[in-house]
Amino acid sequence: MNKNIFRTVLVFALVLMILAANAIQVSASDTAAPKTKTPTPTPTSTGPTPTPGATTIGNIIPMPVSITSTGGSFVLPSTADIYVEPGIAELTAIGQYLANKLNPSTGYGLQVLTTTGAPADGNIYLTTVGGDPTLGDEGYQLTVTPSLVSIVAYRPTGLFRGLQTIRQMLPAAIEGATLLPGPWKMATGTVRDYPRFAWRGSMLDVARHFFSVTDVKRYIDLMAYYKLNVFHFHLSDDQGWRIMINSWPNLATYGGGTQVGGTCTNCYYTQAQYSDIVSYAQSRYITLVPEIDMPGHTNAALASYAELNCNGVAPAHYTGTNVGFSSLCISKPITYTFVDDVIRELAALTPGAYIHVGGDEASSTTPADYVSFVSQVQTIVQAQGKQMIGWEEIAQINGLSASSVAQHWNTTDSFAPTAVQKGARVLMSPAHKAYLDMKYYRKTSPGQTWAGLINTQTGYERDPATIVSGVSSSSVLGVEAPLWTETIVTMADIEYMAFPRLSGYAELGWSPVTGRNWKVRARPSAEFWSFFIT
Ligand code: TNX
Repeated sequence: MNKNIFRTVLVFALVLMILAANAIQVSASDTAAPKTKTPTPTPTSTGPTPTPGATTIGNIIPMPVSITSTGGSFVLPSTADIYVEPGIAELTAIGQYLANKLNPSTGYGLQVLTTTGAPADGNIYLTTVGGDPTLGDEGYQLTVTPSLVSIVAYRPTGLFRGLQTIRQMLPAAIEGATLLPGPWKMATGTVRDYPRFAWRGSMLDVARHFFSVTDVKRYIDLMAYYKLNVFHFHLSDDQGWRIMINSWPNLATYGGGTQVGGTCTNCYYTQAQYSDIVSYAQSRYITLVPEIDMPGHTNAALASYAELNCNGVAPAHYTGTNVGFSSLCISKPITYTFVDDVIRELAALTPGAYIHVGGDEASSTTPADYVSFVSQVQTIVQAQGKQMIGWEEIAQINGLSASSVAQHWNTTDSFAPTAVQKGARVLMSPAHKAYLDMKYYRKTSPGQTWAGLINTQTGYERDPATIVSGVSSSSVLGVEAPLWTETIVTMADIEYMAFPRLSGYAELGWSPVTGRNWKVRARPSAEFWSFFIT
């Protein structure tokens, strides 16, 4: 080949590589350099060796439990519709969710129709009839033949998880908001799948910086795509109080007037907005867990009501980023009236089983006061019919209930074993592995470094079931990735810090340990390479 032509082709290929890397949302700086161009199937894949050029099922995050590729393909026809069982509104809503994802890019106008039994060829079928209970509430079996795509699940939740797999098996352009050319092709075969852990979450801190309802919903949508199922909503901290509590309105109207760096106008959610977010999450089979952080991290509340302070004097608003300086007044009865009112109003708006009460970094509260306070808070939470979850320090209380959950976050010493000794379970969020506000690399901006640098590989290479000695896998409820927002200001910041790391954490929560190999999972897919080869 002539040298100039060769060089032009090389430059062209490099440009295409950069574009493709962006398209799959993997930050270029974080992509593992491919050592070979031979795609390696996931170790759990079985079935006949596909003929060259034929498609195989792959590239699904989180990695499914088992994949059997049959080497053929299904092409979504323009006449396709989505069929569900008749008379079940929940299934129609799930079908409509999928239709809403597929219609903008295909332009096919897929409708949700009902059927008893499999529909005609060329359609998508979502059913709970014949669902396998051994796959659990979130499990599903997806079967793709050249003529039909069907998901069978024991529960509607499983259908919802399974349709994320359909989205990922279609070309990435299916997610486009405008009309795009097909063909909309899927590899044939079967995916049998269910999660490893019951709790697969992410936390968003809307107290340090406030985010709109629209931003929060987008974050929930991104979580849903990776089969995450718990949205932990950090609603209060020193810098702001973000939820209207009718019996203590100044919390929102005054305490919601600031964020890190300065003032913030009306930076709180009304109860109607909160409920809207709760049901948005619910429609994506995501449980919302609200957090009111106490007794520390409470400057916004203390500034809103003087009587919550031991000296009866309200402090000024706080817009810095220090931690550990504020505390509710442990000895005052009004403190418990306040906690009771807040938890009662929040519990009434929250269908999920858990209320998160914070409990971290209470360094300006004495150890004895801390234990006394959290014990009373546990009683208040349970009186509302809810279970308490708190950062791992809560494990120090004597009467920790077996129904309470301690969220492990410390990088070294941990209260997680203490919680387990008391019969409680643990949620795994070790800061040096799971914190989405830690920088990927030294030069990453925004982000923090106190728990270390966490590139995608570092965050991925861990087993939540064995990471803390003294905590066995049966005591691990699941995994969660917190996104603290001292340095995170925009939705673009959120997405940059969350992805691709959060997709890896979703895999830690969902996929079996076998096959969860970074070198294999981070390698570009066969589809990626076929982009250059064909
Ligand atoms: C520690 S981890 C905190 C948060 C900060 C975060 C910043 C934990 C329970 N508390 O208050 O926002 O570090 O990374």
